[in-house]
Amino acid sequence: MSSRSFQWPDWLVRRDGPLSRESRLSAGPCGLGMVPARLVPTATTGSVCGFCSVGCGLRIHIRDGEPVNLTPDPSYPVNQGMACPKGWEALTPLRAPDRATCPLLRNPETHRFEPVDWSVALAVFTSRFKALMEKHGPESVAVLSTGQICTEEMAFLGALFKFGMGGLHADSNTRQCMATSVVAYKQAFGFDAPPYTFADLEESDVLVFIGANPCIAHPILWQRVMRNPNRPEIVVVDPRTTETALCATQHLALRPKTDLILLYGLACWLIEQGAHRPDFIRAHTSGFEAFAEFVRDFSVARVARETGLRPAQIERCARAIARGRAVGFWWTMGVNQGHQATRTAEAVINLALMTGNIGRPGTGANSITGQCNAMGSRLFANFTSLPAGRDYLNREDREDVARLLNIPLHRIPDRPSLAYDQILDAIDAGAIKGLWVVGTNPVHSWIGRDRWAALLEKLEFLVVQDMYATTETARHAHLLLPAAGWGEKDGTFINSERRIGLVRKVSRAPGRALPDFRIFQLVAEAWGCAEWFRDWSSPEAVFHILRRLSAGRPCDFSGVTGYRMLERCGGVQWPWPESETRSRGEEAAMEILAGPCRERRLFSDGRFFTPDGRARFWFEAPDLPPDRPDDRYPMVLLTGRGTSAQWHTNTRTGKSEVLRQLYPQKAYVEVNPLDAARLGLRSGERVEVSSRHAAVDAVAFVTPGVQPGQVFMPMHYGETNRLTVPAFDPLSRQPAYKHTAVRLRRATGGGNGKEAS
Ligand SMILES: Nc1nc2c(c(=O)[nH]1)N[C@H]1C(S)=C(S)[C@@H](COP(=O)(O)OP(=O)(O)OC[C@H]3O[C@@H](n4cnc5c(=O)[nH]c(N)nc54)[C@H](O)[C@@H]3O)O[C@H]1N2
Ligand SMILES: Nc1nc2c(c(=O)[nH]1)N[C@H]1C(S)=C(S)[C@@H](COP(=O)(O)OP(=O)(O)OC[C@H]3O[C@@H](n4cnc5c(=O)[nH]c(N)nc54)[C@H](O)[C@@H]3O)O[C@H]1N2
Ligand code: SF4
Ligand SMILES: [Mo]
Repeated sequence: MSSRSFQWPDWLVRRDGPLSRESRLSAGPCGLGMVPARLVPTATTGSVCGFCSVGCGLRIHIRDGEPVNLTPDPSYPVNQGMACPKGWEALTPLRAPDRATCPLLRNPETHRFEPVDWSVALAVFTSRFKALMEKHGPESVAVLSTGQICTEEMAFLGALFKFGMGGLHADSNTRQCMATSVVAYKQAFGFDAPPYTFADLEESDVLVFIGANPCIAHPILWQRVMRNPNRPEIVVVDPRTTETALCATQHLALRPKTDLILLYGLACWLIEQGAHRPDFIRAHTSGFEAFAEFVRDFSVARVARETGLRPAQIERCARAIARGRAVGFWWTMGVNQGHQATRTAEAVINLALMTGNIGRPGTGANSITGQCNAMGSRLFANFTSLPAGRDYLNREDREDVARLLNIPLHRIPDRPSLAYDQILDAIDAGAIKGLWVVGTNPVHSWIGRDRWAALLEKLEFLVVQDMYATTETARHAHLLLPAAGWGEKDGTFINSERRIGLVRKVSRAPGRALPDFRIFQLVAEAWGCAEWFRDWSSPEAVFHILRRLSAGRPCDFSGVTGYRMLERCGGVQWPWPESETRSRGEEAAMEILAGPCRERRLFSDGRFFTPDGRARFWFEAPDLPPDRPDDRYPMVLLTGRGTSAQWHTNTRTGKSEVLRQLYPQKAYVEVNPLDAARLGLRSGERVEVSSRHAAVDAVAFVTPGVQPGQVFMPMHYGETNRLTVPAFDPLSRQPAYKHTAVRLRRATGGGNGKEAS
């Protein structure tokens, strides 16, 4: 595929949002064209972007040993020369003035942070955590980590905490994001295995996006859709008229959290019309009969009534699926973050299975991951499952890991960790007293974040390991460990299509900040458990340990001989077992991985990872969401991504002046014109949004993009999660961020504004 010059697509900024046209234009394409002549680089290093799970290849331009600019890599199979604004601006957050440059210890008297040496920081770390564990037991200390550090680092942290330090409770922000997909894939396919390759986006004739807004959240994937030569039917299932919905041929603006009903309704219609594939179902699945019986109740009339869609809309969508030669089903947080999220994800999988849309080009039941290394975390974080999808409860799995890591079996816990929300409950109950937060900012991002005020009071020792000392979470730490960021360390990420990509150090971390990997090595030494980690001497050494752990598992990448192979091939998708490399020889293997095997999908043989090789149908009766609108809180608050220039809690993207021009600085709430009229609200006016938890101030943005009775706030603003009310999917324990009952009131200052009803 030839390279493409960068274009500034329209949807990068809000359509008719509060952003002025001037600021749009002045932002300009913030890459190539702006390199001053004196900075013309002399060499480039390849790396993978450290924001989202698309995992675009970037070439970092180096001059005199310093990175001066970057350009998207035209030869990288994922992005083929494209990048979104965050990618273009990836170097800027490294140079932010609020980088943490040395360990900071809170003075118990003045309550202020004071700089200390690493030796002091490590001594405090070990003595405080050890004291807690000795006095209150090993379960009194927990870890919350991230999908945004390298796989080698995640694996190190998980092994260090559980096998080295003897801890048990550890979870990460992938719980907020991917837990639902993990459970759904495990139950349906027998392994957490997103089956697709991005090329599938270009090969479908029908694409169905459910609760996903790739124009904003995975912009370069959307560019791949735009290259689809089949003039595909594009169905978007989303209560909002998102940027993606605007590009769709069908937009199903269903009532929030009624996806399960719609998906069962589609299955019912397809079976009634004989549009399913009995041959495929018989040969490769189990549980279809019971499923078919179950969905008989979901007539088009019922589905229309309960979802708010018109019967004709539902039938048109079902017909498109029935007629499609290659139908790809893609889902993201609109599915994963709900009170019945796992069953909803499984309902998507059911549709793909019953229509035989899996294992062929352009098909699949495809969960798009979020963070750059969510997939690495799912496989190797060692928190809820043992490495490479092994099970803490299974003795053979524990023995395998003990043997492969050369550690005694008794150091491996025989039960999994508490889930994220249960860890917080345990802090509240006084059972967990020490917490180590790595690469996540939960005081901003957690559902019903105000809860943290009480939790922080109860924590006797909070360690935060972050690039910045200024995050909402870092500000409360007793000890801050300064971390190097993306671009300041080596390692690998695994992107959404299972591609292991190489991340390179191109810049020195400021001051005494260290790569997370190095911090974990130092902790192991200080703790006195370094003997178990003698082989964990460098990121690449750990990569070889991970290869070993993956061998014989569905995610086997033992045939990836090292970083050189990743560099040569533009990343490698798992699986790639050692036999594939050995039978061809390394050079030939690299050639084929860089050529015909650049894009590979799973299940082309119709065999799944379940014991009988068959994929399974799962279903359950739909239930209403817990925090429902009532007289006091008559509207539904939806939350999600705001612009392609904002990343989560904005600790990184907020540091780029270019990106800052691309989004509104103040928290805003999207309101339908009918509601706005009733409230006497106009765009730009202040409005109070309150839920059963909190009341916050926001700027109104009146738009027909949200339906009457619904409002939307991006998660990037601290206000949003003050409003959200904790609720969880019972199977995945992922928070249901996308359904909160709220009330709007014009902020008049006098407090007697009108309320929406
Ligand atoms: N620019 C940018 N990109 C990102 C991120 C970022 O912070 N900024 N974060 C990354 C991460 S970690 C993730 S997980 C992904 C998330 O990527 P997405 O899931 O695509 O993003 P969201 O905006 O959270 O949610 C998608 C859509 O779900 C819709 N939705 C809400 N409720 C429902 C419902 O009940 N049913 C349906 N069908 N839809 C519903 C919302 O209106 C929203 O448009 O993005 C990744 N990419
Ligand atoms: N209301 C609402 N809330 C949501 C969501 C939603 O849709 N709606 N989405 C949820 C989802 S899907 C997600 S993934 C979460 C994300 O929530 P968080 O993980 O809390 O958000 P981030 O801002 O990505 O936090 C990452 C932190 O790691 C730091 N960091 C970056 N690189 C490194 C590194 O290399 N090493 C170390 N040590 N630190 C580093 C950053 O400075 C930042 O403080 O938010 C969730 N919250
Ligand atoms: S699409 Fe994702 S991986 Fe690609 S440049 Fe943007 S943030 Fe980075
Ligand atoms: Mo996420």
